[in-house]
Amino acid sequence: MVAHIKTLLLVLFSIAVPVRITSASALSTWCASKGTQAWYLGQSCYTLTTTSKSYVDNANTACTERVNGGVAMLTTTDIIKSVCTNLLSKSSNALWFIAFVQILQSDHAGKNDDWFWVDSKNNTYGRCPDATWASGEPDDQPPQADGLDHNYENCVVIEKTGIMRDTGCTGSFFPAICQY
Ligand SMILES: [Ca+2]
Ligand SMILES: [Ca+2]
Repeated sequence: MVAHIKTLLLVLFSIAVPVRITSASALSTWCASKGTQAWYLGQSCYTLTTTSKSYVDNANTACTERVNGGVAMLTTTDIIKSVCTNLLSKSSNALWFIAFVQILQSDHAGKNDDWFWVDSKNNTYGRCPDATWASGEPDDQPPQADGLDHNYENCVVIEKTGIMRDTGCTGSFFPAICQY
């Protein structure tokens, strides 16, 4: 009987248990391999590009190191704070595009209205009530006398403090935060 049990235990221990590599763990491993150039949070890996481009060019041509990459959506204050502390603060750059865009729902919306997070497939998500704008922003330069938004500055750059500024989507050039 004891011999049977020993045999059974041997058989059980000799069966190799396959290690299931999930895409999430592959992503976290890749993210960790980039050291201070990346930050893994909430099953996403955030990285920084180094080339200044328009938002549109960033959205179309940056963030291609892995599939399903896109300019980052920083959808909560906790995510913003973590990415600022653990990624942005380690860079010598000052401003980065994020995937926070203004899609005016009427001809004369207010400057604070109609801001959406947009993913790499152009799906829009809720507005960001937690957005912390720099003093006087969003200002939709050049300002118009009626004080309304005239569809000029519809993209956003973020500073390492988490403060945001609206800026042009095609006429201003900055690196971007990517999200994979
Ligand atoms: Ca605008
Ligand atoms: Ca502005």
